[in-house]
Amino acid sequence: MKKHLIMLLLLAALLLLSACGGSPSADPEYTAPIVVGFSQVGAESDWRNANTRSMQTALSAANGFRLILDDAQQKKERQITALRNFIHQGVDYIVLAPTTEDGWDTVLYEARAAGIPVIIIDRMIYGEGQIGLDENGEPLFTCWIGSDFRTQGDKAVRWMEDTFGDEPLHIVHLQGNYGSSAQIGRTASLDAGLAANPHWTLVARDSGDFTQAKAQEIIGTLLARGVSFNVIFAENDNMAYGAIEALKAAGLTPGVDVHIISFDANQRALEMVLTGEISCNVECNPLHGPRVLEVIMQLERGETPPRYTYVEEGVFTIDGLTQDIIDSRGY
Ligand code: GYE
Repeated sequence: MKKHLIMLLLLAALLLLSACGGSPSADPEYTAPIVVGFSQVGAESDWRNANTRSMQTALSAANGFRLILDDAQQKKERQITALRNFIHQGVDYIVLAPTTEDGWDTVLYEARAAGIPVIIIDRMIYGEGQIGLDENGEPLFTCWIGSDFRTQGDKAVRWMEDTFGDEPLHIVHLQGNYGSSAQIGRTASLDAGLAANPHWTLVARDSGDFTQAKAQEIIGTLLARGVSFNVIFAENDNMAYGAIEALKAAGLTPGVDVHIISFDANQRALEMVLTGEISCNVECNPLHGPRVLEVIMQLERGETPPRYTYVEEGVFTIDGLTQDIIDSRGY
């Protein structure tokens, strides 16, 4: 027994010595990587994949990072578990791309108690203009970087008003996953458009969860039931792709029989704007990696990054769009 204990102690001492000897910290050139835990919504769309790639490229080993990526498959519970794991591992920073706006307080308290800054990207938490504050009025997250989804939706509605004037519109609304800022903002805009334009009718509204497959199913089912409509307001490009497939399968021509309005402006969707299949595509920029990198660098220097950073975004229609413009975009 005693012999075993001595052996174990010797082994432990040896391991410790070799760990020290071989440790990178012995190398004066070496600085430990900054460890970032990134809880990503999922891989539901081209936007999301471009966003993940952007984060991986910016927070790369070459840039001095160790990025721990967790794909939550669009489940908030999985994100909360991921955040707890990051806290447990003692990461230096947490980046959260939240599925929905609500339900983050407890885990944010836990991150703060552990002294880990939390950077929120893409969708908001707490809703438009509301900051989650603790009982002392202190914010529960460090900063947020993303899009103004209500403004995006308003741009789409303005385009519809300008383009169709008094023409009666029969609209099918494909929504993103309920409770996400992208869904809430874009839906609020269409609701305002419906209220302001009595000649617009909402024919059907359903959530396609931002996915091509669900959207294709929704539009296919409506067409099979003989429902007629002339506009699809798709809250992202992938749902527009699904809608286009379903329209084509039913012998309809997107852009002629049915106009499609979409969000994100991925390269694949912009190609469809060029061919006339998508009529209006509102930009939603996913390239947050360099923005997060900048914020982390500011925090490392002891500076205070802005609480909210909104990304500038445009609108694409066939007017003025060229292949060169599409090719030069980063996603
Ligand atoms: O529009 C959609 C994605 O939150 C901005 O989520 C994001 C949205 C984006 O899946 O394609």
